[in-house]
Amino acid sequence: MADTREGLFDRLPGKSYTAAAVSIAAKAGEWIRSKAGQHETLEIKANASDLVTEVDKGSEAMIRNLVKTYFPEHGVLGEEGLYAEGATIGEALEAAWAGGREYVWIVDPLDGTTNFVHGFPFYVVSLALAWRGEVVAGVVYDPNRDEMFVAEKGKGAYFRGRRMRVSGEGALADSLLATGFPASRGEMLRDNVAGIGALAPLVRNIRAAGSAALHMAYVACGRLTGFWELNLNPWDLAAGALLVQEAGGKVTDTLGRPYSLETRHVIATNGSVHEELRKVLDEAGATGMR
Ligand code: 2AM
Ligand code: CA
Repeated sequence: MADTREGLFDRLPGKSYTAAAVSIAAKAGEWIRSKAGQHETLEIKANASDLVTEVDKGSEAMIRNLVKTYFPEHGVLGEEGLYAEGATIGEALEAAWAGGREYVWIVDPLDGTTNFVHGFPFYVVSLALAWRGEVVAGVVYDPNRDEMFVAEKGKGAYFRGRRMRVSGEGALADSLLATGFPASRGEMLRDNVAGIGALAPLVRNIRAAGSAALHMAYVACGRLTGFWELNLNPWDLAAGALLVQEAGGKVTDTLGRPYSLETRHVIATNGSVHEELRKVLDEAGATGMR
């Protein structure tokens, strides 16, 4: 179990939701890791880059059960829920809020499925809690390194029992960035590659390790200066966005508008390089907006 849990919650008021999120993410993450290299079913969704296994589904079922046990009145929006059955994200979100619910959990039960399938140890459980449409708690758990990243709205972001802070680089030239390649093969991939082409000569280096949620957590704790990716879904970003914001960083879409649950094309940085990064993407025609 992660050492991060101890001592943290004495310092965070409103601790029960965040403590529950940590506990649920730890349980699901440990289970996922125990299944590494042993998944039995591999379904291809839209194309060979868009995968799901029984471990994604089992993790979501476990998380839904735990949420229901702790908070029977809360809704859940999960990647493997209604959306996986063909609903749009709007429909799935509406169903999650239905009946006048005030709280909805936004769940990616396994972010980085391609990595999980290939045995590349960079995947996480991402859990966020939204209150009336605004993310108020977020947890990203990496079971391979036993690292728990935790944030609570207005109370800060915590890692290993301490406040976490974004990095201090002031310019793109000193920055380590990350991005992610979209699963789709059309305009989004073209824009993503254009962004890499424009940024690569300007930055220290670029990584693309395959989990949006973990990249966001790495921006929050200062291991990355910034991250951008196109065409993401709410469960990829909700927890990570709060982590970055509460760690002193900035999260917007690629046009510079503040992060919301509708954001699909994201830029998350330490704040200092945000505008420089956004401008390069814009000038390269790489915002994913058209
Ligand atoms: P996943 O592993 O949960 O599917 C990699 O670039 C990032 O994109 C991962 O966080 C991955 O999440 C996400 N991703 C993969 N396929 C996607 C899709 N079809 N739509 C949106 N995001 C996707
Ligand atoms: Ca997933």
